Amino acid sequence: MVKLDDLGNLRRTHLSNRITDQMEGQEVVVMGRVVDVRDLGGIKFFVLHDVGGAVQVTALKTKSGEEIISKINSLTQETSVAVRGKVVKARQAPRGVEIVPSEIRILNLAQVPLPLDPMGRVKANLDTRLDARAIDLRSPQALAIFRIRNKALQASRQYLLSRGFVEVHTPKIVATATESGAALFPISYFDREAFLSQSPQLYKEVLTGALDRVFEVGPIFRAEEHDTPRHLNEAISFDIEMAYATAEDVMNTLEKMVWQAFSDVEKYCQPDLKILGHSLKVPGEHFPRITYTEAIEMVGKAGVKIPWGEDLPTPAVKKLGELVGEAYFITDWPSEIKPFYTMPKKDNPKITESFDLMYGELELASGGTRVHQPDLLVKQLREKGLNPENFESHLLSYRYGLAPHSGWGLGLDRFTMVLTGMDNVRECVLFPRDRSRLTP
Ligand code: AMO
Repeated sequence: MVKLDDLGNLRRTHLSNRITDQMEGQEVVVMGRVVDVRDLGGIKFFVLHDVGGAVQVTALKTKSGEEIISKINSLTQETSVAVRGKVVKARQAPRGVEIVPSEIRILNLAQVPLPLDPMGRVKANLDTRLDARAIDLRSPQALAIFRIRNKALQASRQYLLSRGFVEVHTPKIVATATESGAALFPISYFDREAFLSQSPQLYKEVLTGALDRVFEVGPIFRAEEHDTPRHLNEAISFDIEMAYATAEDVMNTLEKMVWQAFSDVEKYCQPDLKILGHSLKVPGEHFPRITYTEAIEMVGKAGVKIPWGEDLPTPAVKKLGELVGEAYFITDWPSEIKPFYTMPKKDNPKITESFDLMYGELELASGGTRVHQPDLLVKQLREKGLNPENFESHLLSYRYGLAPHSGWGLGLDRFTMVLTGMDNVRECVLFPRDRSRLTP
């Protein structure tokens, strides 16, 4: 049995991608996972992968001590190791440099066989990969996806913070539904029934009464029985809400924030985009806007007939994506298919001051002007078959002067799909929750 070593006082000095041939002769300490172990007669080498990339570690049987050779002999793929050694120029090695080890510590020896090959040389289907997700996430592709997601999140946060928004956290254990179309997950809350939150909707609205401009990045839970490449039962929603603003104002905020995220990913994530083989096209700064009625007419002319007032089914949004382009807004949705909190248009209450942000056929965000008048809100709750009594604690704020406000919710997982070119949202979530998946 291989004896495991301690980390002791050994610490990493460099990530693999920081080691260059200009460091020839320098002693470094690298730490990471073993990928390839090879024995070429007198030479033994392995490739060490860390979060920066990879570096080759090479030992000569004649020169390196016996302990080092026997340690390399025992390495399995994915074992984590610490290596102290000298940097040596090596034309045949990736990036023209390798490390000749003076010490190897085996920190955790990986069992064989692995449940899957995170390097993707042995192909596995998505389900197998998700079953062993912690190992799958070690792949260069997964690292690239989550670095891009992180960059988009950072750019979006910075954009809002620089415009006076305050980041908030609202409860995820709630008493009522807000998104009538989406089903609720009930949970037991001591001696009562409660639900997992579908959206921070009413909380973010009432918070505009205190903080003026708020945003939240948090989970939303939807008990929808969908089984599609774009639906999850737990998703991350990037929500904003803004006082003294209209749908038009927050559409501008959304468009600018999304554009900024695209631009930053394009500027800073080229190595990751290259790993994914995705050539990201940054949309123009102004996204086209079409009304729901125009959308129906456009797809109708192209042969997809939809009665006015119905939601746009997949064939319709597919067609629209082809006709209108990549990032675009569909505005002025029928009241019938928008939630109770959506403001009806003054001149035609059948239509709302609302919008969806689309990317091709994918809905990325939706939002609008909200109803801030308590009487109208109660009326709309009733019209949607909801009991205003259940919303009493929220209505309080509306009764005491809550100002006009607008906002939106952007699906971060779907946004990551677009930025990374993935065609399944599960690729963009660390541990996805869908109808059949509750672990890992
Ligand atoms: P909506 O229900 O449209 O609006 O959700 C907002 C955005 O969240 C993402 N999303 C999902 N992503 C993956 N799987 C799901 N099941 C899922 N459901 C939603 C989508 C969607 O566009 N309260 C409003 C927002 C607002 O008006 O501020 C709301 O929740 O990208």
